[in-house]
Amino acid sequence: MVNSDMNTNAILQAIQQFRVETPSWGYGDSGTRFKVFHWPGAARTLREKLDDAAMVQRATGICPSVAIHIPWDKEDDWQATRAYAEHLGLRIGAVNPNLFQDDDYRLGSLCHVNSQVRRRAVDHVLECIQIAKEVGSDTISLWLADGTNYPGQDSLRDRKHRLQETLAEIYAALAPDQRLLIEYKFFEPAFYHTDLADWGTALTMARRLGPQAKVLVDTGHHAQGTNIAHIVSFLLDEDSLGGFHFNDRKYADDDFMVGSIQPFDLFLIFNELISGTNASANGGAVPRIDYMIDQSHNIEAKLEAMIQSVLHIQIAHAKALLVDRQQLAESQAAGDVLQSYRVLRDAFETDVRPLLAQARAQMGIDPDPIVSFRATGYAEEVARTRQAALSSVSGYPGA
Ligand code: RM4
Ligand code: MN
Ligand code: MN
Repeated sequence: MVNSDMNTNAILQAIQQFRVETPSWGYGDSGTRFKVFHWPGAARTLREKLDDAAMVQRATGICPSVAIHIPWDKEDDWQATRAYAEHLGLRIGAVNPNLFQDDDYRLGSLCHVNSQVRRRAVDHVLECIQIAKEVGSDTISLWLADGTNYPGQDSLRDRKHRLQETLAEIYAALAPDQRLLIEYKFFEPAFYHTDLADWGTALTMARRLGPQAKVLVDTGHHAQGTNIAHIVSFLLDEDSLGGFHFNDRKYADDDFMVGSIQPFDLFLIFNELISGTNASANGGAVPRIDYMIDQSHNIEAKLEAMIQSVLHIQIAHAKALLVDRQQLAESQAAGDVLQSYRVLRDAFETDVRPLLAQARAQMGIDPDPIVSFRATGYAEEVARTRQAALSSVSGYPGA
């Protein structure tokens, strides 16, 4: 094992205290714009999604909260939903408004040229804030599909002003302990421009709103080659990083299992997180960051993919904990380019699976969550007991 400046107990503790939030939409059927392949046993209701999330929590021990998407997960009785989650040992995490599936939103939502459409969009987010209050969630996670497809389609500047206005109304409705996470993405479904295209636009909006607004980094929402670790480091230092949507990709917003394609990049993100969140780098305060998965598993086994993703996150996190930061600081100060690189590389190349197994054993979790999940027979059971959902032909659930 590399010579980390943390002792093994502190590393084990950090691994055990780390939490990952899973998304309700990762448990239901989803697909590409070409086809939704029904997965046998895919969850059809919020309760079934919560049942699946509880299974992931049993296997991993670090996923006690579930993000929801409104209206995909809309319920009549939120108190009953909250109680159901609690009886499974879960809680509802981030509430995600949906501002992209109404006919009204063809030209946008919060940035739309028509004030009535903007009103409708704001009202939907206000409803989500209310739902969050009822289920005991302190987080609204906002992603906009807003943008234009052709040069000249709308005034970029006016759209920015409309967004400032609508976001200000939304922000004013937050309870003092609630947070608004602003998620950016540079393309899709709009392809000429996107109103919240990158971390700079999201940060500017968050800054205008106030301290309860932070930036959410979805790892699949950047141009190829973008250095996400640098963005993470910068936002952290500006006290503006609110959370993550983890996933991986080969080409676009592929929503693959996080860490499945670019494990070194994921490690480098965690390296910045560890160096930027330690108490001494922040004058004693550790910033609140929500680590959420945002994936749709289109052809693979859904629960297993979710558990595998959590394991990938834990591996990246554990490796980053092993970085010898003192040695790194010394070689950086000496201008030793390759020794600095090797310090990171040493940690990345360490096999942390035994360490993670030890951390799990201490938590009373099976050292191999995939093996233990398979042994439960849960996937086969839900495949038997749950009928196929009325399948849509393409797109996200509800499309
Ligand atoms: C977006 C983004 C959002 C998610 C939607 C469905 O690409 O990642 O977080 O709510 O997809
Ligand atoms: Mn996302
Ligand atoms: Mn996405």
